[in-house]
Parts: sequence; C-alpha cells; structure tokens
Amino acid sequence: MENNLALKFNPLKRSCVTFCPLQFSDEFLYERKDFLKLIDEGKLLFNQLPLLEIDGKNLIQSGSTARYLGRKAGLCGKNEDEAVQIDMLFEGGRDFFTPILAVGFRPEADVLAEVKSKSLPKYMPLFEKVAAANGTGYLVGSSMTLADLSLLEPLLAFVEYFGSDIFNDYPALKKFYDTLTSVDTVSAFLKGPHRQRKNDEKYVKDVKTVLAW
Ligand SMILES: N[C@@H](CCC(=O)N[C@@H](CS)C(=O)NCC(=O)O)C(=O)O
Repeated sequence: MENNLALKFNPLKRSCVTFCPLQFSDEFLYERKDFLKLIDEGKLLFNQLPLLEIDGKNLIQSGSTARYLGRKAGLCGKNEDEAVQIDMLFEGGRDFFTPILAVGFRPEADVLAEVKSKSLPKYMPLFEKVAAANGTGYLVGSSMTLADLSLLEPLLAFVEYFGSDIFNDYPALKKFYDTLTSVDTVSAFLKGPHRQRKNDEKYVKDVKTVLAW
C-alpha cells in the first residue's frame, strides 16, 4: 500500500496510528479555516480531529482508527481471546500516555511532576507484570501487536523526558522497549520524517489557533 493514507493531525500528533507499518502521508493544520473546511465538507463526524482518509472513508476517533489500521496490518491478534487482551492493553497504554500530552498546555514542570508521582508508579508495575508473564519481549504472543505500540508511545515520551532510568526497577519493560524499538518498521519510523517531537511553543500555539481554544 503506497501513500494512499492522509492523516490530518494537529493535536494528537503522536497518535499511535503513526506506527502502523503502512505507507502514509500526514498533513498538519495550522489555520482555523482549514479545520472549519473539513467540518463543512462533512469529513469529521464529531467535528473533531484526528482524521484518517483511507479506502475512500473518513475515519475519526483515534481508537477506532488505530484498530482499523491494526486489523489491516495483522496487529490485532490471532483469535478473540488475544484480540480482547490486546484491546484492553491498547486502552491502558492510551490512559498511560494521555497525561504527558498536556506538556505546554500546562506548565511543563507541573505536568512532568504529576507524571512522575502518579502515572509512572501506577502503570509501570502493572505493565511490567504483563510483560514479564508473557516473557517474549512483547505484551501478547510472540510478535508485535497494537497493544505494544500503545505502550511504546508513552515509554518513548518518558525516556525523552526522564531518561532510561525509568526502567531501573522494570527489567521486563526494558526488554520490551529494546525489542519494540528494534522491530524494523518501528525503528524506521523512529528515524523517519513521521516521528513527532516534544510539544513546543509553536505546536501549542497552532493547536490553540486551529481549535480556537
Ligand atoms: N475521542 C476522540 C477525541 C478527539 C478530540 O478530542 N479531538 C480534539 C483535539 S485533541 C478536537 O478536535 N477538538 C475540537 C473540538 O472538540 O471542537 C479521539 O480519540 O479521537
């Protein structure tokens, strides 16, 4: 599949759909009028971003979108039991990730302090247990799934902000991180043009402009 995906992001720029091993192009919105145009065109069912244009469809809701791509890429499990396990972990990974997205919209130091004192102690031991019990370097089964991508996103962000000491008490998560970042598609993504960087002032300003916050 070649370049037949357009991801219209502005907020949620680190959404895990960008890890999907399919070719895509992404478009960012910088002006309010471009957001209103998408609404006028009837592309945004709930008048919200992100939007994925694929297969002649306009997909919204980041979770639905990720699952759609995940199914296409064979990342949603081999049977119903695996699928529901992957889905629960996928949602848990998103919950783990959400607080740090506030960086720049609230003072960075406050957000990071909260992540350190609340999110990390809550979720790291839980995901450590899952990764250790599975034992393969992945969360479910012995190859990459949507659950892994959902957890990798917050871990990448935490390593960026706090360094790899976050793994000091979590050997299975360290193995998970090393395994995932070595998967060819992930490694290529991390080095490639689609990888989004930390929120900066310009990004926060653009989001506020586009969404009229
Ligand atoms: N549940 C939705 C939430 C989408 C959402 O809240 N989008 C925000 C940007 S992060 C938005 O477009 N807000 C504009 C609005 O609600 O007017 C998803 O996961 O995609």
